[in-house]
Amino acid sequence: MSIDTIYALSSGRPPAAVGIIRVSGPNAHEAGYRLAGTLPAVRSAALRTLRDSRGSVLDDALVLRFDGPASSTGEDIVEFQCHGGRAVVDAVLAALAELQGLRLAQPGEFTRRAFENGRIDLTEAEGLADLIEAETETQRKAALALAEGGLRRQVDEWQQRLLGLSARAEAAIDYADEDDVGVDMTLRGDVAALADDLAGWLDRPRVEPLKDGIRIVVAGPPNAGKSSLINAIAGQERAIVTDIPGTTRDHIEVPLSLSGIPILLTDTAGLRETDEPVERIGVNRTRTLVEAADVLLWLGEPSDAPDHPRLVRVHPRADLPERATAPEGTLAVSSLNGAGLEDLLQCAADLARSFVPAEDAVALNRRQAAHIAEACDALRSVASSDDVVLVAEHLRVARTAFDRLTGRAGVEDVLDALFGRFCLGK
Ligand SMILES: Nc1nc2c(ncn2[C@@H]2O[C@H](COP(=O)(O)OP(=O)(O)O)[C@@H](O)[C@H]2O)c(=O)[nH]1
Ligand SMILES: [Mg+2]
Repeated sequence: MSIDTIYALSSGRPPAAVGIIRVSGPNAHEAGYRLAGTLPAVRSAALRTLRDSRGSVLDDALVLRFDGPASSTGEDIVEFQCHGGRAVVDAVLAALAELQGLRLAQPGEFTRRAFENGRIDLTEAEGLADLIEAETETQRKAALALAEGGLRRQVDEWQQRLLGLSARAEAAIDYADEDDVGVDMTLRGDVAALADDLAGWLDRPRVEPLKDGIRIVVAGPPNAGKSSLINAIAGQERAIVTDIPGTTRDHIEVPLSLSGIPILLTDTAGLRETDEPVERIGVNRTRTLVEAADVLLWLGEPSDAPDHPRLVRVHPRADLPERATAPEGTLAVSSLNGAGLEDLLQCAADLARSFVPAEDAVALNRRQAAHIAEACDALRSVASSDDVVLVAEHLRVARTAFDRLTGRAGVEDVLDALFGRFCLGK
């Protein structure tokens, strides 16, 4: 089967200062010759005049050359860095389209080739997708740690240990007497130690809260000042503020970044008993939101606060003379003059941070965690297996789970979804 050579504009939408057009595949160098006349030495750049097949000048461009398999896709690559005007980019793309064996790449196809040629594993490809989508500093750092092989290296190490354990189990099968196929205790101990390592990784904060945002819910009785507090924090008139109790019937979410942590600040309907049907729906929804809150800011009486593991008792409207003394254990704030807001945000950010992976740490996504959990379960089953043949089988199941994790096996279904997340030219 012959492999297409693919090309695409890899930089942003024109017009821009520079337009980067990448060509990858068996005919990439040939395409480079056709447009640029000669190519620079491998892994270097040179200025060339680009011409179409009729010899008309298209642009002066910097041309880069990489030879497979030591390239980002594992294939021969030529990259044109031309002027980023719309007509220039269109003309170079049109000249490439005329060449035999070349076609426009699909979104994510360069990265997919890198994966299929073993240049990156599936976890690194996931990291790249996250990196492109990253909007906050914490997202960027977590994505980079993954894209740079932080998880791949760890899985390699686990796989090595697992292979060693499998070899010991297989040897025990080979040398076992007919009636003595017991499992030696050091093997069991080493399997348990590996399972503990996996469990430790599973306990760490996951990447999803970094993407979806950590939910900080503001709750309290009607007229406590919840909507005003959200407005003061968001610095804009988002929630409707009135002095008629019960105005905020549905919840309002304000996404914001607190110390680089993505937050969904959620306003709620006041919690009170009510017979008014629409308001009651809001109140019920509030109870659900309070339960689902990662961090809860409670603006009511401190003693009325719902049970919550990460609760901040807030004393709102502290600028009013009759509310000048804040009860013990509360943070006094005024949405009117901004007093106490800094401290409140700091406190909320500190609580939110427990959901966020440590700086530069690799955080597992749901898919990765599921495969690590599979491997961990298989290893845990070893403890209760008396037959070494069964032990060897559990170890094999764990190896398969790691192969799925890195994309070495059984992942066809996730590939389309993953590479579909990339933009054209990546
Ligand atoms: N003086 C003062 N009034 C406030 C403050 N925050 C809210 N209010 C007033 O309290 C009333 C209820 O506020 P609102 O934010 O709608 O309360 P919610 O029902 O809990 O959302 C409004 O009249 C606000 O103007 C504050 O920090 N200081
Ligand atoms: Mg309100």
